Amino acid sequence: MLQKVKELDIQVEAFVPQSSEELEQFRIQMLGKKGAISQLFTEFKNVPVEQKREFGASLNILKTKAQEKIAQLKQSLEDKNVTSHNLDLSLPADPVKLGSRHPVALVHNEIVDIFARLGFTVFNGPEIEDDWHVFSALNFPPEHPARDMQDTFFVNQKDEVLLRTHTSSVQVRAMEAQKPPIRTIAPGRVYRNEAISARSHCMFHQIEGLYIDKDVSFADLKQTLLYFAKEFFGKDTKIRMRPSYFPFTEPSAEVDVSCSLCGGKGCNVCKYTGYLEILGAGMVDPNVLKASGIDDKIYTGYAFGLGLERIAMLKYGITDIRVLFENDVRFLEQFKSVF
Ligand code: 2NL
Repeated sequence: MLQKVKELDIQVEAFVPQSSEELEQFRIQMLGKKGAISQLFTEFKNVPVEQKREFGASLNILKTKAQEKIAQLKQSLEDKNVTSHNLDLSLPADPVKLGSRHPVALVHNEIVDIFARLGFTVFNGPEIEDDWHVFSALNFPPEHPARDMQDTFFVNQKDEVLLRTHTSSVQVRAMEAQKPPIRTIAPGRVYRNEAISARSHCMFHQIEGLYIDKDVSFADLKQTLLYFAKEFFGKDTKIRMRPSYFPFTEPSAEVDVSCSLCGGKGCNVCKYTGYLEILGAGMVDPNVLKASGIDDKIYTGYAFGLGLERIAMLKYGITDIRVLFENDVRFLEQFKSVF
């Protein structure tokens, strides 16, 4: 009899069901009314008195073991068989932990979106550039200070390989690659050999716009920038232009927008002037058109450029540019947006 208990114990131990039907059969075979284990309980009365103790104990252990094993197998088969009867499709999904976009990416996307509505398409170019695309084609004279080591990072000075200092180089490539009408925006990272402080960094982002066609005028530039300012800063925004100088535009202007914080009344953000300087712009210098193979007798164009970090800092009230490059998640996770 004890031998029989041992045999059944081995069977229980070794049993691996392929399906829940097979498991149920096994349960009936072992623990059913006429099952092998139950049978041994009926035979208990025939066991000699002196063996009753040992036999009873081992039989009870076998029964518990079989019950536990069967329950456990049943559970694991159910876990594997997630079917329509135990799956509630109306339950909300597990929450997905969303990331957030970088504030510079947010303003980048918003600005690209606004100019896309005016027919501008994004044009990309390399960050490692040559002298031609960064300086010469843009009407920088040979001795211009921007060409100096102190202002520009050179990868290889002998061969004039350098990191672009503005995305105008991309616009030069756009003009070389296309015939007018050309209407592109060039967003991207630029590099300047400057000391890092709360206000400036040696790496930052710009977006430039360029429109070249017959009869493009300064009035077109003004209206385009006014539309942009209203879309980005709000419909009551005003702009003003002040004369300025860039080697690649003539005439050139600095463009201010009325302060979005105080609405032009004066506050500490606009330093009580009512205006914020956000853009540089002008009519493309004929020398620049010629350098890129565009006939300056037929075509005119306007161009403008803005710094994304400055716009992001104004928009989000950031007072130190360096936090934009530290990638501290406690800072970054504050920016949730649809863009
Ligand atoms: C600024 C000023 C500016 C341009 C960029 C440009 C490009 C070509 C020809 C002429 Cl290919 N001009 N770009 C023009 C005026 C200003 O940027 O303050 N940027 C942050």
